[in-house]
Amino acid sequence: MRFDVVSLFPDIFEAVCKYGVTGRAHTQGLWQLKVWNPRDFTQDVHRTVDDRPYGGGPGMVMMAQPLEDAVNAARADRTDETPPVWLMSPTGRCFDQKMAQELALGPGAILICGRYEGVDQRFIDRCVTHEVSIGDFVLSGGEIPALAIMDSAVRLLPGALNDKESALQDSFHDTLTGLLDSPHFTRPEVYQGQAVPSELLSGHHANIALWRRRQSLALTMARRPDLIESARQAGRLSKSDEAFLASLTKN
Ligand code: 4HQ
Repeated sequence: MRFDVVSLFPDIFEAVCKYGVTGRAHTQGLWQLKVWNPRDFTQDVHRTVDDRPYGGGPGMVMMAQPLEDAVNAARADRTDETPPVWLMSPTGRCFDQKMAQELALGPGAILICGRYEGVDQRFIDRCVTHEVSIGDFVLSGGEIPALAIMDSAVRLLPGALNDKESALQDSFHDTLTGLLDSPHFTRPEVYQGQAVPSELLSGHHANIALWRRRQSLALTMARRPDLIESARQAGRLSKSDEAFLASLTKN
């Protein structure tokens, strides 16, 4: 898998190539990253990448030409003819785990990171295939969304996770997909007077699995009832799950 990122701040992307799961996967050659700085594609002596918005208003807008030339350089450098071009934008489709899974199955993408108030619409119309948001909040640039998207896809590549980390991906955990995870505990058994839940100390694996499932269901119902409804519609809740959820409301 290969990502090409278009950004005015290339150094930010050292993070995902050097550290943690994505850093190790990069060293293993499971994925590659190239960053293209639109400033390197400017045509004036001042290397201008932004200008004032037509119609007036605050802030600056990224010019179409340096962005388009950067995308074309990335395209020419890739072997695949038509990689998807994703613009990081709060007006885009909200990125989710399903999109991460689909991205991880494909050749990668060209990710466009805007700064300032945004990018010239004519660049979007000419070059961008998808607009993607990581949530309903305003960032100062698309770099953090691009890092989040690459992290979520790379960790799904075969071989990216070590044996311990892989436990989180196995079919056992597929029963959890779409629900919030249950709480985790490690040593000591008592911390600041707070004991680890006794169910987790029993060594009875079926009881532990049932306790965790119920914790997940209760937490998801309390914090994200929308995810309970999605799981129900997708047929991911058993009769036993439904009985437990029904018991929550009756107390
Ligand atoms: N941006 N998810 C980049 C975002 C954003 C988001 C605002 C995109 C600023 C320049 N991008 N512009 N949320 O807040 O993707």
